[in-house]
Formats: sequence, C-alpha cells, structure tokens
Amino acid sequence: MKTTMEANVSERVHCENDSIAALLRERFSEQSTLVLDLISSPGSGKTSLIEATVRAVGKDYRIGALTGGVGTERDAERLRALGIPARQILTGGGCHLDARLVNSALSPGGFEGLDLLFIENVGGLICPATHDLGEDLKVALLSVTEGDDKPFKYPGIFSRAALTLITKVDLLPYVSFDLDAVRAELASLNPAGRVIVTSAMTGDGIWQWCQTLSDRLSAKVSVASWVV
Ligand SMILES: Nc1nc2c(ncn2[C@@H]2O[C@H](COP(=O)(O)OP(=O)(O)OP(=O)(O)O)[C@@H](O)[C@H]2O)c(=O)[nH]1
Ligand SMILES: [Mg+2]
Repeated sequence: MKTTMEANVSERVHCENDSIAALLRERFSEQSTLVLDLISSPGSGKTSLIEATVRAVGKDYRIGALTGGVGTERDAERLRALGIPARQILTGGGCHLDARLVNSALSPGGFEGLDLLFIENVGGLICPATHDLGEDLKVALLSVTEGDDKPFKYPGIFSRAALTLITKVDLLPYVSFDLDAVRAELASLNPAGRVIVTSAMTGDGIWQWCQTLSDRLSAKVSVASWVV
C-alpha cells in the first residue's frame, strides 16, 4: 500500500509524463505519423515483428523505430541493417520507456515525416503498460511459448491494448497453448480490442497486421486533412 507522499510523487511523475506525451502526440499528428507502442515480455518477438513489417511494406511506407532496452544497441542495429532509421533508447536499468525518453531520442532528428514509427518498449508486461508515449496504439504481443494464462495474470496491458498479436504461431504444434481460450480471455478483458495471430518466421498474419496499420494510417491522415 502506498503512503500519501508516495502517491503524490507518483501522481506528479505521471502528470509530467502525460504533458510531454501530449506534445509528442501533437507533433506526430502534424506529421501524420502513426505511432505504435509495442509491449510484451522479453523475447516475444517485438523486433522480429518490426523486421517482418519492414520486409512486407518497407517500400510503401517510410518506417522508423525507437527501441528501448537496458544495455545494448542490438535491436536498433538489427533494424538499421534493414535500411530504416532506428535509435536505441537505453534506460540504464529502467523497466519501461517514458515520454521524456522518447522526446530526447527524437530530438537529434532523423525521424521526421515518417508514416509509421514503432516504439519497441522494454520487455515487460507491467511497467510499460501504464505510460503514455504519445502513441496512437498500444500493441501487446503474446507469444505462444509464454503460456496461455498471461492475459488474466497481466490484465493491465491486455485490457488497454487496442491490438493484441499472438506471435510465433508456427510453434503452436509444439507447445501447450489454447488459442481459443486466450481469444476468449482477451475478449472478456477488452471487448473493443482486436486480435491478430502472427508468425514473423512464416509470415502468417503479417499481411493482416500490415493491412491494419495501413487502415489506421489512412484514418489518421484523413483526420489530419480535416483539421488543416
Ligand atoms: N519460431 C519463431 N520464432 C520467432 C518468431 N518471432 C521471433 N522469434 C524468435 O524469438 C526470439 C526473440 O525475438 P525478438 O524479436 O528478438 O524478441 P523481442 O520481443 O524483440 O525481444 P526483447 O527485445 O529482448 O524483449 C528470436 O530468437 C527470434 O528469432 C516467430 O514468429 N516464430
Ligand atoms: Mg527486441
């Protein structure tokens, strides 16, 4: 249980985060950039999903990525190898990204005029769920190797995410994972959320994922043209 002082500090930190996130959201809207905050346990396939997306639609869209991590440049290097701008955000041990870190990472430039900006959060299902980064969508990933009990164990992210990707579906024959039960759990936690089943390895579901991104981007661009 938090003391009153702890609760006040936590509220102030969230307030400051939300003001920076609001400014980021305004900037992303002006540039008609669709921003996705990818959240999952470590190793569920966030970087692989971005790679698969770049391979699928990298010629049609300008894509960039910020990758959160505690100590290495590895994910950003993987993505730069595909020819997209990618910058690692090192949290120095912190378990999630926040709007201030995203703002600082964008400040040196190189990410203007993108269609899609992926923000790969630090691996974890708890801390990353509660911070607004100025994104359009929080996207949760749950790999079939993690166990099918995760939505009810970590309801915060699965009830908030506009989209949940069930990843590594190519491994389904080898693990105990009840896909229908997970779909039902997700539907009860988050009736408005969508679910897509994917494999970055075989390409299953990647077309549907890219189509969803394309639809959301078109909607954002058309709203921006109304506002102008
Ligand atoms: N079989 C299979 N393996 C996958 C798939 N997607 C990712 N992997 C493997 O899973 C491991 C982790 O993938 P990453 O994309 O690095 O996962 P991540 O979520 O970015 O990991 P962190 O950044 O460490 O949290 C790698 O060995 C990938 O090759 C998939 O669809 N099928
Ligand atoms: Mg990664």
